[in-house]
Amino acid sequence: MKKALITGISGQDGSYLSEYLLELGYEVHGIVRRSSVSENQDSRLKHLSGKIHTHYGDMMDLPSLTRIITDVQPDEIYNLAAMSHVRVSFDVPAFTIQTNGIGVLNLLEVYRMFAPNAKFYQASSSEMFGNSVDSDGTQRMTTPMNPVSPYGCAKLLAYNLVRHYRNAYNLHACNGILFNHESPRRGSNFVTNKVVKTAVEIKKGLKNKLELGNMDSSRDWGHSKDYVRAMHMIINHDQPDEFIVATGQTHTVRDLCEYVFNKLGMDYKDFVVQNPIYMRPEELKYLRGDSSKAREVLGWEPEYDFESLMDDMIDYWMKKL
Ligand code: G4F
Repeated sequence: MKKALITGISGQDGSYLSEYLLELGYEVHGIVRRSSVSENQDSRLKHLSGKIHTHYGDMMDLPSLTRIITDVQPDEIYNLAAMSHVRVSFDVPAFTIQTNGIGVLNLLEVYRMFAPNAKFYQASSSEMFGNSVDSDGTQRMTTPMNPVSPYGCAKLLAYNLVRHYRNAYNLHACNGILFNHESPRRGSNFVTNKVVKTAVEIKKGLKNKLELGNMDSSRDWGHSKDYVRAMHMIINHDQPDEFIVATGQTHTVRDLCEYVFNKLGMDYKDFVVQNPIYMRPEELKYLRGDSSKAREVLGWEPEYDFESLMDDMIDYWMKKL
């Protein structure tokens, strides 16, 4: 039985990845941070209780990382732990660089010293590209990386550290450059789940407006379930490497509102107002990823497109609220 260790197991991707690896017969371990509201630690993992093993730890706490990696001796390490909200990274830039950058250095050092035969996956991000776009309106492996947020800067540091550790110490360490990926388990302060949840609340008479920031930015949105499958394919490819995971379709935040409100029989223009508190000091305006390498080399294909992703989220909130 293979053993996987997932940092950030309590997040959206951590919970889907756990389910996927359990189905494949893995023993699944995960690192969780202590939270003052204990429900926040495992709200996405309750249904997996008794099936996975969780350990208290923190990316900034070397003793905890050393203890867990030494005890578990994983075959595969998935580093999904991060301060994952781009706008919040402007408010807590040092914390973001510490956790998403130096934290990865900590984990790589412990990996190199205590489990060097394991395979390592780093959750890298399309936010690393910043506003670089090729002339055909796509980001690909050769597109320059010029991040425009503390989050993106930290992710780029971690991306380069993973490449460096692979080359310097001959480790099986790889990067998945994942474009935005969503699901009903997405935090409701990210734009997709915020729009869907609030639109359903408006439909049910629980709210009367939706406050948003920049509605002109474009994102390449896929489903988290498809993207955790890609993580497993990336880490298990013969050669440790870098892969972009994306749908290749892009939509603006306005398109998103239009689709979701229409689906619920409403016009978004009647309910959406802009509030400057949701604007960012510097905005990443446009993302559309070229994932042809992952499709050709790994055989990865997404099952969801933008519409079926949104429909899944709408169904969830219609039943839940
Ligand atoms: O949903 P978002 O907050 O996601 P963002 O910033 O693109 O980051 C996500 O994707 C990255 C991959 O590229 C990940 F690395 C990262 O961890 C995270 O998962 O915002 C999407 C867009 C932005 O342009 C934002 O300005 O939506 C715009 N937006 C407009 N109004 C809003 C809002 N975003 C949020 N969160 N809340 C709003 O009210």
